Amino acid sequence: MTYWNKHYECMPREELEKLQLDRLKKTVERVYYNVPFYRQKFQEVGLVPEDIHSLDDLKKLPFTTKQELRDNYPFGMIAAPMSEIVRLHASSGTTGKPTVVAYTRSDINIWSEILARTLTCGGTTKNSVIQIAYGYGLFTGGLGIHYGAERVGASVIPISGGNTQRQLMLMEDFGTTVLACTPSYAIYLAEALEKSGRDRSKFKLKYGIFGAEPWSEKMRSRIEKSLNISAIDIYGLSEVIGPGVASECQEKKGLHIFEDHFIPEIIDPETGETLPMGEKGELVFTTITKEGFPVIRYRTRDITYLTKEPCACGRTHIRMHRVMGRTDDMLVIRGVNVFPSQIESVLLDMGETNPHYLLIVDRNGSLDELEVQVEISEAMFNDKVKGLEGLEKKIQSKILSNLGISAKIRLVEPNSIPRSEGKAKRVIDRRNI
Ligand code: DLL
Repeated sequence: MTYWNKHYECMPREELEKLQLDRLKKTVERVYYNVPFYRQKFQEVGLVPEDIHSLDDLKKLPFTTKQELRDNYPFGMIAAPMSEIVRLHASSGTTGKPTVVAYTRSDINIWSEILARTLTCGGTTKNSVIQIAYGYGLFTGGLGIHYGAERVGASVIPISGGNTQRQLMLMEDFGTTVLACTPSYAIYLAEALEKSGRDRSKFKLKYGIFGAEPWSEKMRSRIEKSLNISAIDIYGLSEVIGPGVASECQEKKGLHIFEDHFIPEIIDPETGETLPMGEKGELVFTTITKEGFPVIRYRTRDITYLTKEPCACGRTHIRMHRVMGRTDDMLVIRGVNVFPSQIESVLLDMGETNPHYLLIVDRNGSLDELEVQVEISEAMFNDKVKGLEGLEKKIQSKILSNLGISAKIRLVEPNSIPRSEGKAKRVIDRRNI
């Protein structure tokens, strides 16, 4: 078993929890004295840093939301003097101003450390050649993983996203062994490789480090098969640090959260109540080592559950199940809760379509309508219309029986759904327009 930092990754839980409490106290103190927003919120509930005596006291602290980060745009949440800030990133909001996050030198150091752990989990070593096809820039994916890969000592190809033909050329010529990108871009690269007529045996690709968007087990099998690699799921968000918050190990049974830096909780998104271990709900994080942009009980809107069960890899850190959806991704269609990932699972389970789909929600009078556009394979496309009609009906009835919603299915030509070089867009909701 290979670890990057066995001392922390396999720390006995009792020792780990002592460390967490110590770090939590320091973080609460830091935000209380440096960020007026937090001080005011703590005062509203009559709380001072000295009130934190146990990890359970975390529950007394108020939540922080994305909206509050926006309200404090651009630098209102920064807990260090600007002279100490060495990097700024931002997540692009769908509307209006982005959310800004800031890092001190120590934060960059921690970030590199947890990404070194992540990459090691995924099979990267100093002998690897890693092609980083996550976007470089304000997005945390590219640069975050870059620093981790350099720390591991791998040879880094900082190619960023896009330019698919060039990606394939370098992958072959430079002997890339590890590919880091979004799962949807990995599928796109696999398709492009297939079409390019390049000799697959000349490629040295072995591992994939995929995340930044939801994907399913079925999608993993597709990618692993088509690229002939082992693919691991990595999770993170800019507000907490970026990639490197959690990573699967070779067991691929949930993502270890690097708990010596982040404390996870699961809450009921409606009531805010903390849920017991194993129950599904919204994931909340408190950072306990960050200086520039610490967050207290940040509501991620991601839905998952946690487990403390020991993992065969020997790491002691809590695991989260792969993200099952987002509270704000959940479509409520005629009263039925639908997550895009559930539809993806149905489609990929059947195995008769390409893994490219788009959900279009519209309102006809007062009635919500869901249309599922899904690409058929080249072979199917040349088939008789009758076969296609049968497939539409089959998908429709599978979605109805699995999700309880009747959807209109539209099979579309191969390559007609736009491919993404970063995060895929799976839903168009026309009801608000
Ligand atoms: O996506 C950071 C990242 C970069 C993670 C590269 C992994 C790899 P944001 O742009 O702030 O940061 O988006 C964060 O993306 O709240 C989840 O909803 C989603 N997300 C990230 N990783 C996964 C994953 C980066 N493995 C938001 N599975 C998060 C499902 C994920 N969703």
